[in-house]
Amino acid sequence: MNEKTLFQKIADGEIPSDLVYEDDHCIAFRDINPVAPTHMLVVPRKPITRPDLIEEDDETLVGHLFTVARQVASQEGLSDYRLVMNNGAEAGQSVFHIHLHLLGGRPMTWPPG
Ligand code: DGP
Repeated sequence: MNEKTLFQKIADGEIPSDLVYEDDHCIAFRDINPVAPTHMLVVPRKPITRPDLIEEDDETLVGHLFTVARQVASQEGLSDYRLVMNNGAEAGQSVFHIHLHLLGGRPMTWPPG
């Protein structure tokens, strides 16, 4: 059996987190290293390694992450925010279990660094 990812361990409560949302399909919690006043990660329970390995069968699940991000943003009182999913190390991915970053609470610049 493959070893659990860091985010599976968080989803299973084996590593503590500041959880703000959970359901049967995903969890949302505060990033340990926030880069904005609000920085949450929305993570499917299914350990998809990176965005380019998302399959057709995952489309509903991945769409659900956006719905949850909207709910969490609303809970935080955010109307404007940024959603980011990094694909691969060069793009900034460091945890190889897909996750949507929800960033808000300050003005955002474009392009990102
Ligand atoms: P990325 O670099 O896109 O793969 O984002 C991974 C994020 O995960 C990064 O912003 C820091 C966060 N992170 C890493 N380890 C932990 C942890 O143990 N707990 C929490 N809450 N966040 C973590």
